[in-house]
Amino acid sequence: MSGYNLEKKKFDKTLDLKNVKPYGDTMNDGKVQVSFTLPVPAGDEAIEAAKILMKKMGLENPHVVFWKELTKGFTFFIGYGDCIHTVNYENIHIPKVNIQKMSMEEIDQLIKEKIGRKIVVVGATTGTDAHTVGLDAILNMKGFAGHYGLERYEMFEVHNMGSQVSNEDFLKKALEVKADALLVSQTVTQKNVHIENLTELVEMVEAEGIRDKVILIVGGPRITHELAQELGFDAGFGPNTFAEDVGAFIAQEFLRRNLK
Ligand code: B12
Repeated sequence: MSGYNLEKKKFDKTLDLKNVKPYGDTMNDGKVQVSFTLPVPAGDEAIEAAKILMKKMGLENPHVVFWKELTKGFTFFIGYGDCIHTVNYENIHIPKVNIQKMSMEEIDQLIKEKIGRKIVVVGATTGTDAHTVGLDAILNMKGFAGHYGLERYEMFEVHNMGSQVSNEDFLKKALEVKADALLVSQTVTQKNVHIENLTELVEMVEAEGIRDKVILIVGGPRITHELAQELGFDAGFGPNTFAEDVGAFIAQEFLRRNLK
């Protein structure tokens, strides 16, 4: 007979949605991993500084598990700690684009029956932003992750202007092709450059007197529907958006607003 006490430890298993904590390997242990760089040379003082900072972030038992001086005077850290904070998950209400989900065929059918002509969309990545993959995922014929892009739809006429398009050129094209929907992609958000750029577009569309005639949409990895609405857009789409989400929104919004 072994002398070890094999009685199982009682781990916390309570899930309290009013006080949610990070999960490491048992409920409510609060375990998190953080990584950051401090502008100081590597050494014992740097590690201590990282731990003090982690405590100030609300992490008990801070532990630095990896550090490396990236370049002279800058040290990168990976650390673990136990988060003391909780979140009331039940109080979270995120504004979401209000659409009835539809397939490509259903969207085409709806447009054919209720609108009776193709919907014209112009898309671009505007300003200095050079990222096109997200916009192409929505617009290009081949689409993204097995979801065809709007070019593949029978009832959308798509003009994809590519990247680094100025708001002036974008609006000019929209007027030229009589666009029903303007689709902007913004990936770079450093120094809030996207906010400035998107606000400028909304102001230009309003100044042109066409705001109530067009559907304004913005998408990108850090775009939320809430932010889009704050900036004066009709909808905002973030990661994991597919063309049918956007197509369904455009068709349904077109009908809701009784556009011609
Ligand atoms: C590929 C890439 C590049 C390529 C872009 C090539 C190209 N033709 O697009 C190149 C190498 C050119 C590049 C350059 C730069 N990049 Co870059 N890049 C990336 C990378 C690795 C992937 C982005 C991507 O393609 N994602 C895949 C697509 C499918 O996802 P998505 O864009 O989120 O799109 C989805 C949704 O957001 C939404 N969506 C997107 N657009 C739209 C539009 C509409 C209308 C709708 C409805 C929906 C929608 O639907 C899509 C599908 O679900 C990311 C890092 C990463 N892993 O995410 C960095 C990243 C985006 N780049 C970054 C940076 C900083 C740069 C540079 C500034 C770097 C530099 N210092 O030079 C330059 C920018 C140059 C410029 N003037 O813009 C940062 C952005 C940080 C920030 N938030 O500001 C990132 C996050 C990398 C990082 N961690 O620092 N980059």
